[in-house]
Amino acid sequence: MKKICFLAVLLSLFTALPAEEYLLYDFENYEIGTKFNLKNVPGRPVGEGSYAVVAADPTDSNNKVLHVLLVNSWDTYPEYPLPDGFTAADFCTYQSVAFSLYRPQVLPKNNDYMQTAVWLGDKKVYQEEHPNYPDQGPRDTWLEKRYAFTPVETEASNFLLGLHSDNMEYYLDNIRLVRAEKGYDYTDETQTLRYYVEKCGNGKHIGVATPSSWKNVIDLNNDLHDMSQTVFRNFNMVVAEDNMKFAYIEPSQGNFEFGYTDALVAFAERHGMEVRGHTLCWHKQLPDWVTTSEDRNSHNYSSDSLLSILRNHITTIVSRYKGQIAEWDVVNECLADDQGNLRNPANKDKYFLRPSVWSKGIGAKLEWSYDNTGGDFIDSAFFYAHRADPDAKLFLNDYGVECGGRKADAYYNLAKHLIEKKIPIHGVGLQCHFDAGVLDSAGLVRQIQRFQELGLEVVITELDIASSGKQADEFRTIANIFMEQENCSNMVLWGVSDRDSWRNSSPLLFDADLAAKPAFFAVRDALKRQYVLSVAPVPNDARPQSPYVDVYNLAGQKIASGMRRESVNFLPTGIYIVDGEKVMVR
Ligand code: 9MR
Repeated sequence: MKKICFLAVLLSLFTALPAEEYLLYDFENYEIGTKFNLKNVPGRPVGEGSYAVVAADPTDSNNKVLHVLLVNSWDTYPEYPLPDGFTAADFCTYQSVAFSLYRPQVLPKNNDYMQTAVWLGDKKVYQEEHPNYPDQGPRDTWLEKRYAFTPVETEASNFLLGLHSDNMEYYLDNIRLVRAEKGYDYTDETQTLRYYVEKCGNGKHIGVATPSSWKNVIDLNNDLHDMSQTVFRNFNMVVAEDNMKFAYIEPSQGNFEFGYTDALVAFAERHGMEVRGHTLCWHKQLPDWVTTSEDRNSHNYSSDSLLSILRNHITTIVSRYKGQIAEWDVVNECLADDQGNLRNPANKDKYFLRPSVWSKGIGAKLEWSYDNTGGDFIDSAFFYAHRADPDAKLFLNDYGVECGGRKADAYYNLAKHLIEKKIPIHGVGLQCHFDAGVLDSAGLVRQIQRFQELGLEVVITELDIASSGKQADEFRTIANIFMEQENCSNMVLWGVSDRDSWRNSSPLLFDADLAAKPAFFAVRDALKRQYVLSVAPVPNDARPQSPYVDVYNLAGQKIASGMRRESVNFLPTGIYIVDGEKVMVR
């Protein structure tokens, strides 16, 4: 018995579970007076008189801390070696840096610039990005700080951590890494995805498909539910992954099941989100009473009967949610995968529809063939939806049309054809279910811009990317394209957690425990980047300029003196007088 206990203790020593916290520096093993290097990130000289030195805690002489004094040292931070055997990759398995901060009451000039930053070697993993510098809280007292950082790939053997400032005095202690349960704290809005999209003020939405009811993983009526919180805190648009499809919403003729959609719409309203409707007319997930075959009109309905089924279906649903569902995938995946010889000049404006109950069953000219460029079910579906809610935006949606190729051309031809026929279409969806390594970003941009020339919006409607070493980068690339392309109005992830995805390639932003994956941080970085870029730069003046300026508001009141010139960009939105000239901060 004793032996077993001893073995268990021994085992637990060697197979210790990853610590929740990893202490990097508490300075207790250092002599008072030990100097730490100060590093200027752009490599400028560190101002004379600056130091970082181990000292006694100003509030407790038994405790050792790091005392930092900066003189004319913008961009300068203390530098700390990583502990022996602890790599930058180990560092990145944690999600947050935490430390204790103390700022004394008596301050040198400009001591108000206090933007915390963390670097691993020469890669920035965290910097407070507020339009104005954040209030760090009271002075003359120790405060606990904790920041979620973005993992990077680097072989650095040191890290920098400190407060971005020109002249500043502060004390640091207990620098540690924390493995947050989810990798980020969704109760802090600045760590979420939607925060940065909304801050950009460009009306774009980042969305997500909510899991189908039978997966039993989301309770749309419970805002405390972890999955619900992950959704409404990170996203400002939702779409039902399955429950609004024909088979589930009208399982028998004329009998509608609105429970899930009602809950989704209420959920979205409670949290200031928009809803995409998916989907009104598709060849899949149809109830048996419509057809038992995906590519045939198995009940041999007349075209009039099918049109009436479609009309009743679309009119009932779209009218019920008039004003509540912002946009609809009206016709889904209507193109054939094989677009035949579209490059033949005779076919250059054509598109070929796939066989379905709709394309085969509606309208005499719609007997499917490669020559058929018509599609009365498409026109009709758009008209029914438009009549039911003239303010809703109406979309085609398809896959395999994202980055060029025959089907992408066919998609363009179809959209153009609908516009020429004055069908009420507002945009096209690019589904973006990508395998690893297939993303052609230039092709995606070209396709988005081609639709802009037609006056159409583009929504990335069903984004997921099979996992690989490049998954995070591929997500970052797409998120950048989404933010940069003016007509790319929304970007929707096809699911929340890898566990519930329709694919088994871990293609989403959150793992099975709803913890954020590197892909999440990559997307968040891209959104944040746009937000930072959207803050207008101060116009460049040819005259030699002092790095410090006084800033006045339009009423002539001085609101800051001796502020770093570049810091003006981070003032709240408005017009200021700097050097006697008006400067707009957006
Ligand atoms: O994610 C959906 C999955 O739960 C369904 O079983 C499947 C049925 O075909 O549909 C999935 O969603 C599809 C979407 O509605 C349209 N584009 C392709 C999506 C992935 O198959």
